Amino acid sequence: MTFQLPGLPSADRCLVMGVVNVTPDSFSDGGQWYGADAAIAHGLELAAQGADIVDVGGESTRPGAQRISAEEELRRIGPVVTELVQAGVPTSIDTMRAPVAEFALNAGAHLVNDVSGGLADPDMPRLVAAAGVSYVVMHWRGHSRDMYSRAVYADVVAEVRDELARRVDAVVHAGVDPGCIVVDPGLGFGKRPEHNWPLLTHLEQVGTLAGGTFPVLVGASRKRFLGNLLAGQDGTPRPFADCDGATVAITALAAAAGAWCARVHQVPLNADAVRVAAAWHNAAPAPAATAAATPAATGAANPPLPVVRAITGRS
Ligand code: PMM
Repeated sequence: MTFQLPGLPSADRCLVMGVVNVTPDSFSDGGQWYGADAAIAHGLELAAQGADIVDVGGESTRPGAQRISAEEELRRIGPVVTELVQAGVPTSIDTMRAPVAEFALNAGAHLVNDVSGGLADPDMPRLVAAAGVSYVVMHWRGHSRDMYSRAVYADVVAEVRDELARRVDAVVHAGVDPGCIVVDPGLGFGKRPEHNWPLLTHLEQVGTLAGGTFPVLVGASRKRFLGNLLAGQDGTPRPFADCDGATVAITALAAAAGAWCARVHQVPLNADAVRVAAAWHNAAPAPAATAAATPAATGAANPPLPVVRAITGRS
């Protein structure tokens, strides 16, 4: 299924969102693009490398991070969002604060990426509704300073789906058009490595909530669970910047499983991966027994490919 969200590119493949963290302390690339000029140049570079959307954030959400003021967040993202929009780059603002999102929307941003799903700032859903823009509603249980204390699940897929469904209901109640909503399982946010993997292997279920079928965004890039997976023999986690190969593998598998967009720090190889996944998908024969099970009939975003079923064990 191809989703057409307001103001955003549409393609018959998974989209690639390139990340510009204008922060001194982000999880994976903190400090690299902290100054406005470096951040603008990096955003333009990501777009030139094939990012369909560039996501600009001014506040780190790494585990344990303390909040910064709204003024500081605005100071960081303001010139970057303004310049990228003026350069014609589809731009997303990664913020939990309505005043920051409002600035970005006035500057012409196309998407609000709210990792709190509207929980951190109750004004956010109304703002997004009034602007009529696309809105990422991520699964979130609380701020980063103590997020692991909330990482307790009996059935992570069921609980994330239930909690996401409640957030989708709430933002729709506040006036957001369901056709503008993207959902995100929030990998690493209040989740330990053992929680992230089942969410990745059940993306189709994450996007299929009581209110309908929603595009799914996956943010696995350089996250700690990949460093843990690739730890050395002495158990030392692989450094973030050396996890890009694992990120590309997740992008390919998530795209093949029907993800709408992959949020990544390194664009070129992920842009290749989504194209490989699309070609693979398009060439795969429809299984005879399920030929009649179209996305509309099944409620699935994109039916998972045979290879994904083989890898994940899902049918
Ligand atoms: N992860 C981070 C920041 N923003 N937004 C969405 N929608 N999904 C995510 O998983 C997500 C996000 C943290 O990653 P970074 O600080 O390393 O970029």
